[in-house]
Amino acid sequence: MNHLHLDLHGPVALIRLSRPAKRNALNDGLILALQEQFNRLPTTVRAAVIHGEGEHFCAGLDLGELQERDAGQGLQHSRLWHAALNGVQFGPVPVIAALHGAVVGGGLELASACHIRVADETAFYALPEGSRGIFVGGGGSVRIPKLIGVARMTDMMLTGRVYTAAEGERIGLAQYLVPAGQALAKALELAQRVAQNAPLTNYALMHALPRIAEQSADHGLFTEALISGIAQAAPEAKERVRAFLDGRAAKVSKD
Ligand code: 1HE
Repeated sequence: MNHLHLDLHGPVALIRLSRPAKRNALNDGLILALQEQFNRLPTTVRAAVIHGEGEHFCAGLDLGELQERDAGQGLQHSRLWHAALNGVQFGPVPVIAALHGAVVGGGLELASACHIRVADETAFYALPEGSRGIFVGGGGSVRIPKLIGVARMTDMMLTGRVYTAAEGERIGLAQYLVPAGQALAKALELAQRVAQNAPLTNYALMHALPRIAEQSADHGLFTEALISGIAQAAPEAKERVRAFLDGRAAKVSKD
């Protein structure tokens, strides 16, 4: 049974978690399919959107598959998630998560591997691992504190705290908050916009920013200069700057 679907909307790949009867819980098959999908996106794709079918984005790890693993298998399972979600964060194109309903456990780990999160008012966020006697294993301990800080993540895991959609936007879990039912439309609109950028600039943003954030200021500035030099030398960059100077490109506008 294929629980992952791909539709192309011009340069935007729309990827749907399609296991609504299990609230899009991520079993090994779905994680492997996600990894495979990002490995072989068509070369025409310039941005991607991930969303979930049904009432929820994703209920996290498929708890039904958890019971029988020993420690070594648990470690390998976590590494499988790391490889798959690294493929989302450090893949070929920017990824926008369209969130609604439950964004919990591994679902929040998946969302936090994306570059932009758009949530509708039905979204809620939790890390129930703490109360299930387990730990995050999909990169959440690395990525989620970068969004909301170690203290908030610790609270979520210790107390089972659930953040509402509005709170999630306030603390940095999502960058956009939209009315119920509109997350996918907004995510697609943003993805179409992102897809118009020079591909090299998008690539530089996705791959350089998180790495620079982990470098010393001196190394970060040097990496920035390297990427900046490469990006501005591309013929497409020269044409885009020329277009602005000639009055053919959009101004920055607050409307
Ligand atoms: C599942 C899962 C799942 C639902 N694994 N089967 N994640 C959690 O601890 C979250 C667990 N799920 C929930 O709290 C709720 O299901 C939801 C809030 C997400 C949705 O509630 P609701 O009322 O819409 O659905 P439901 O009736 O609870 O679930 C419908 C079915 O989906 C039901 O199965 P059924 O056969 O009885 O119909 C549920 O058992 C099933 N289901 N969630 C397996 N997660 C890399 S490490 C990551 C570690 C984690 O992610 S831990 C957190 C796991």
